[in-house]
Amino acid sequence: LYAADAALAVADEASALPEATGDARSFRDLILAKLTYAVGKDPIVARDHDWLRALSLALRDRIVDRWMATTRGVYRMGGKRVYYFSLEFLIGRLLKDGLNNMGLLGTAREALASVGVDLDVIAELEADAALGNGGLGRLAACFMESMATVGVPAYGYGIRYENGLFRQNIIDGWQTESPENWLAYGNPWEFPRREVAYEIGFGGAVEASEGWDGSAVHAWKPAETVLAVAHDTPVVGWRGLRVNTLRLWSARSPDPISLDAFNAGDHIGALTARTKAESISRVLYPADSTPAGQELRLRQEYFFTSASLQDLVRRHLKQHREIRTLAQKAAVQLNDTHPAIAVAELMRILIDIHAMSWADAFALTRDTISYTNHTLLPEALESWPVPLLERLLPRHMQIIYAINARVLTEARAAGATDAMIAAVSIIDEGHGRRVRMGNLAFVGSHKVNGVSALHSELMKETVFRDLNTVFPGRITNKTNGITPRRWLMTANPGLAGLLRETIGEGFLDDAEKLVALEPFARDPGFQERFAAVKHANKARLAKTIQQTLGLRVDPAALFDVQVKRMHEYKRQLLNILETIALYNAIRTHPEKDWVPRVKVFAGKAAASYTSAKYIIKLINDVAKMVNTDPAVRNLLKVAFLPNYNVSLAEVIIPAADLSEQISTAGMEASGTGNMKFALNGALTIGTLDGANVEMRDHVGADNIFIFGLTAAEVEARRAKGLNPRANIEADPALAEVLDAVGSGVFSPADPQRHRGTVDNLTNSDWFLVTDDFTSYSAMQRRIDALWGTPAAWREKAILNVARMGWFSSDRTIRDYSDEIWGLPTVKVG
Ligand code: 73E
Repeated sequence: LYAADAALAVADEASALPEATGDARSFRDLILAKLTYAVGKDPIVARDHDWLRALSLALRDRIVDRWMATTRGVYRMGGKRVYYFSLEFLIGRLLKDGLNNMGLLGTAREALASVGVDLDVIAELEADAALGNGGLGRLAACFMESMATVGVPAYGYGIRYENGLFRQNIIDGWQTESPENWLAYGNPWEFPRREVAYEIGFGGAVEASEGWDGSAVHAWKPAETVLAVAHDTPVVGWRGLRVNTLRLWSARSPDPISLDAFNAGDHIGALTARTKAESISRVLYPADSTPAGQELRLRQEYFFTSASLQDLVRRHLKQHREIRTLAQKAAVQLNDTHPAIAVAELMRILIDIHAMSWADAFALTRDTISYTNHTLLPEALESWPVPLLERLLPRHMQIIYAINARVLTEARAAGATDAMIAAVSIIDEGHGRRVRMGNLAFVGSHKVNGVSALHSELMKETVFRDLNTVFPGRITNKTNGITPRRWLMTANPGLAGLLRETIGEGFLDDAEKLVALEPFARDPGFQERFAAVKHANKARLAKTIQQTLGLRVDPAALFDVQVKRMHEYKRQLLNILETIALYNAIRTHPEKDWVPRVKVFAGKAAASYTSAKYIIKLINDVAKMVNTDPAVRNLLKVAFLPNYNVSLAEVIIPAADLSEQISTAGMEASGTGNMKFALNGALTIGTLDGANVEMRDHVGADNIFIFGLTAAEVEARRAKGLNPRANIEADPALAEVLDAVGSGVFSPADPQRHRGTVDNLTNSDWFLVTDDFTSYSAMQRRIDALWGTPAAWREKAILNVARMGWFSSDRTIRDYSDEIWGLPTVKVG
């Protein structure tokens, strides 16, 4: 009653507000009840943040009903559950996606409008949960949503970092980092479970004794213990039909303050043990596609892996009573090697705690676990020094040695040579003794997958060549995907609405039904409407660019976008060098009919990655000169948007005309941004790398701009010896660009600034920027030509949308379910 009175009071205040109807009225009442009783605010004085919290809690109530129904249903069925172990979940904001999946977006909008609140305004205030670095973390988030959608009962397991990925500030063109406090206003989506807590041990020693049958029994006596406390977030699938759980662990000291020290008056000293324990979940390691290497990182890995295994074993025993059936009821997927210690930890649990024999334990472990590899860069493969593991996890080190001995014996029996034995061994004897986490994950898994067809093939030829010989058939491919709910419906409501009107609702439940759009690709009426949606999205991005950079860009120009983590292998440098070549050409030939372009960049560099930070600076230096040069006459603008994250991606991607996916072939395992852009009607300029190869197969070679060396050609050139000087000599435009950059044309106050970047290209060029420059440049001019024929451009863009359905993560998850997890999935809708 009170809440209803409040609604009237609000309506009185602004009598011009629209009246809510039906569902919207009851949802409005729920929001008002939350505002009053959970937030403790009178609607008259409520601020935007209060409305956001009230709306989130109202939505959460609706979600929780479905959550409990799902959880109860899964328990009753007694079937298998998937456990997705990931050190990263890059989930971003949850409000709009939750409303969309619950079918409440329109209802919520109307309910809020009736009390004078704009949904879009308050949605912008939600913190962006950046518990991940880039593609690997975002993939985990897309998978969670797709598992709920296709009916795979699943738990995501990870760490509840207090500070997610750093905030990137661009100051005078340089990146600086500051902490991102995503929990500052509280987190309405999570449920702390103080009662779900596990002890995680570190250090100490292993005590061996004789068991009843004379066999050795091992007991690990850790020197240190940290508590892992669960925090649960519901994950809503499409149409709200199923809701799974993301369970993130927070570290707590079992002894919050040392009472003795506290009573003795040492208040600060009393807190140090606590601080050390809790530092485990303090911050996300900010390196992407590179190993972090520090002891704290290993502690994080073991912390969440052990807590998750203890949790799922407890759940299994509670429900099924019998540990031997674990693999029939639980599938553990390792997202890269970050949780690879799971192989040894599960063995420890089975042998030391459940008294299982070695052979049974190993068979059960292998049947339960599978591993996804995300990168081949040899320097990026995790390995830990043996002495560190011995000190931190002594029992696990013993188990790893024992696994290794058996694997090597097996390999020897199968005829492995000495070189093969060295490659297959979990212990790398080459660089000080180190534990290769990839090999550990491989031998402890029944399936090992790569994330695109090309990447999976390269896995068999490179890092896992010998393991693939000893264990043939274990490597399989599961090409990545993206959830169309977030990346089409939520991020691009304009396009989703147009598609609904044109081909009906089928594609909402099954993205592959987007093919129904093909007959409209050349339809002038449809093309106009399609272009109007793109234009509106570009106008929105133009506004963001104006607001954040004070730069005006024309939405009619070609929006050419490269957004992703800053990495040398992703070759943002190739893009900016070609931008400079275009700038030079515009100045030399002002009379030509140049296509107006806006070059958009965004992406974070790991704080310690100096050369990547110089590339950010170069882009900003070029932007400064190009954007203010009257000779360019607005034909070229360069914008580097700071602090790229999921929320910014949701604004940028729907506004792109051209998507840059230009990594050195063989180096980008898959890419997933490539898929998001194409699904939103951007054309791709890209190398034959990662999933670009399969995108070409699906959209058709005429509808994607492929250039540059293939992975095989890259390998051959590297084997033969690179020759960047010859490449530079052969392309005068490139030579001119490098001269300008190297001599300080873009950094007059500090002419030597970019000398290192240029020298590196001239002398080594490991990423083959100079090899691919000429073909990249030529392809950009072909793109200009196509832009001049809007009907032809739009036809290709529409065909991209129509043919990208296969890249839905629903398809990916069905493939994992069928071929790795042994689980049924359901049709959606
Ligand atoms: O190609 C991407 C891929 O699309 C790959 O670079 C990325 O994973 C994506 C999803 O499969 C990736 N991230 C990491 N390795 N590969 C990584 C490694 C260490 C730390 C953090 C991330």
